[in-house]
Formats: sequence, C-alpha cells, structure tokens
Amino acid sequence: MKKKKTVYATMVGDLFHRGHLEFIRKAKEQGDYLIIGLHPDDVAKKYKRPPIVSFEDRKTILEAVKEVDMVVEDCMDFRSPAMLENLKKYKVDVAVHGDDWLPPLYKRARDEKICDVVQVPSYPYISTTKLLKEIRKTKNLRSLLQEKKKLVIVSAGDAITAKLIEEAEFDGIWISGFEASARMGMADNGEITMTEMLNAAKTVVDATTLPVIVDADNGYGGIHNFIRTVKEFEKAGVAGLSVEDNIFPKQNSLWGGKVPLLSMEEHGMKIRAGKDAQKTTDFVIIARTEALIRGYGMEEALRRAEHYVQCGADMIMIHSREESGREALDIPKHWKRDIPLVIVPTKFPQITNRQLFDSGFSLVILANQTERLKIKAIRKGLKLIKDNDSVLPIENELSATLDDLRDLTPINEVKEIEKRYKI
Ligand code: SPV
Ligand code: MG
Repeated sequence: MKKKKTVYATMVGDLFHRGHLEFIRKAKEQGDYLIIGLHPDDVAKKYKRPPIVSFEDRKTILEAVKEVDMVVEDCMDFRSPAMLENLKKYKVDVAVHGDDWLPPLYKRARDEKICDVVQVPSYPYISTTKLLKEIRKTKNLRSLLQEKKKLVIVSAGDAITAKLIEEAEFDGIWISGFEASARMGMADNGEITMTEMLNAAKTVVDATTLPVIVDADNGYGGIHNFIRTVKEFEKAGVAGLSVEDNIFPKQNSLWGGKVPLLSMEEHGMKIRAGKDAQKTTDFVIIARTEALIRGYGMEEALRRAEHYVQCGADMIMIHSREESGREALDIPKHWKRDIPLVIVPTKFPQITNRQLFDSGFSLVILANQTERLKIKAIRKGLKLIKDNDSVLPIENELSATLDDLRDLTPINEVKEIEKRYKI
C-alpha cells in the first residue's frame, strides 16, 4: 500500500474566512493527511497581533473543516512544541506556506531536509488584516464609547509611529496640529492648512487598523471651511475630529495668556454644521473649549460645553494646563451629562491615566509624547556619532535594526504583487 503523504501548514486562523479555506484546500492537494500547526494566542501576538478569537475556538473551528485531519499546537521557535519538533514528530512529508513570503523556519525545514516545502498561491481578496481594518477604523471609536470603554490614544503623523502605537496596543491615534506643524517647520499658530493635515491623516489611516482622531484646530475658518473639513476627513477614513473655540489665527493652548475666544454661538453653529455634513453615523466630533486654558473659569467652560452638546457634539474636551492636575480632575465633578469627556494631560504628566479614568474621563489623548521621544533619541544618537566619528555606538543600543525598519513597511505585500503580476 502506498504510504500516506502527510502535509503540515501553520496558521493563526483568526476570524476564519474564505482565504483560510482556500489555503487549506490548496494545502490538502499536496498530500493525503493535513495537520494544521495552530499558533497559540501568545505566539500569534509575538509575531503578528493578539488574536480576537481564542486558541480553543480557533482550534474547534479548524477541526470542523473537512480537509483538516488534525490540529496541533505550533509555537514556531518561541517554545515547545516548536514547528520543527512537530515536523519530525508527525513525520511530515511536505510543509505548505502561502507564496506571499516564506518564514525562516520553513527555509530551515527545507535546508535541514526535514521535509519538502511547497508554496501555494495566496488568496488575494481577503485577509484577517483587511477585515480588521474595515471593522475597526470608523466603527471602533463610537462602539467603544458606547460600551463605556476607557481609551488612551497616542499621537502619530507618519506610518511608522502609527504602526508602533498599534503594536503597543493603544486604542487609537491622535494627529496633533502642534506636532504636524512642528514637523513642517511651523509654529502651532494656525498656519498649517486643512489639506496638509488631511495628507498626514491619510498616511496614518492607511498604515493602521486603529481609529484615528484628527486635531482640526478651529476648523480652518468659518462654517463652510468646517463643513468641507468634516466631509474630507470622513471620506479619508478618519474616525473623528476635534474642533476648538479659538478665533483665527489660533494660538497653541499650552502657553500664552488670556486671548479672546470665538463666541459660544458661533462655535456651536460650526459644530451643528459639521454634524449635519457627516455621512455616516459613526463619525465623531469632539467639541473643545479653550475657556479654562485662557482664564475664563470653570463656569464659562461648562456653559460652553453644555451649549456644544446641544449643538450635537459627541464628546467634550475642556482643555486644562494647570500643572497640579487638580483643575483637570475637577472637571468631571461638574459634568452631569452622559456625553464622554476627553482630556489631554500634557501639563500634568504625574497624573496617571487610571486616575483620569477614575475621576470620570473617557478618552485620554497623549498629544505630543511620541514626537518628543524622537527628539531626545535623535539628539543623543547624533551626539554619540559625532563624538565617536562612527555610527557603531548607536548600532546596538539606540538604533533599531534595518529589519525593524523594513518590517514596518508593507514589504510582504510588495513581494506578493511582484509575484502576481510577473510577466
Ligand atoms: C495638539 O496636539 O495640537 C493639541 C493638544 O491641540 S495641545 O497641544 O495640548 O493643545
Ligand atoms: Mg492642536
């Protein structure tokens, strides 16, 4: 009797979809007995992202697929049972992987002649990453808020920072007017244009599955400008905007004195017009008042916030820069509405996110820390290079590897496209 040919394929199989099924079918065509090496949750998290569906559930679903004969745990080379151990233990004849790329362990299996390695065409139309992207981007923010989740979002204006924020498992991304202006060599004084912020937002939205909230300053002008702003950002896949009651030109909130604010009525009308202009119900407008920052007092801040809610604001930010943090922690005590409160704790970093949530805030925006982290690291690295006349001192300590940088680019997609469209 002819020996049965055993096939082995590794998977996460999160949010099981057609692409998984097509892969399994192609894998099965390579032999008679198909073993799926399924990555446990911690392993999947290490190399890709934490799965949404648990290991037990993913295993149960896979065992129900008729082409699958056995599902075993596969921990790659992080721990036992490792992939190469499994290949030997189950006397695997052929290991199958998609043709998008070949992980080093598969190359080792081939080089060490443990088994044959075959690559089968990837199903191009759907992937868990694509699914997540669609589900998360706009839906996430509103549904998370409705579930009364407490969220921490972090600033990014480029794809790399955005991906690092997602990797670190924060809840979303803030595109800061202050950071974006500084990156372009401008002060945060209203010079940056809507289109420049839109371009920054597009890059970030494309790079991540997290919801993205954009700092739209004072809406870049009057009612018409803000209507266009809402339309453009919503179209770009942004989850929400923040709009502040600053006159034009605006000043940064973190310094400066008592300057006039836009009238409450005018800012309220801007919010109303913005809410009417959005196409989906998921899009969120954060109404932000500078009343506390500019010394008009809590009562005025609350009066404005209340009016902005009546004009349709989905969330309220009463911005504070009082350094003990007491003023900020006081805000929720005065807030009787069920509309979530947003806070930017730049000037009171000693207050933890937990303290902010416990006091009643729903969304914490870390508005400029990533850019500040970069400045210090780059300064330090440049000094080391200069002092040593060599890049070696930064190579292991300060610098990410070339692979780190490459892996933050869509290198696998590029390879897949090159393969698919080869003449
Ligand atoms: C920004 O990040 O541009 C903000 C927040 O608007 S703050 O700088 O704290 O005012
Ligand atoms: Mg700003």
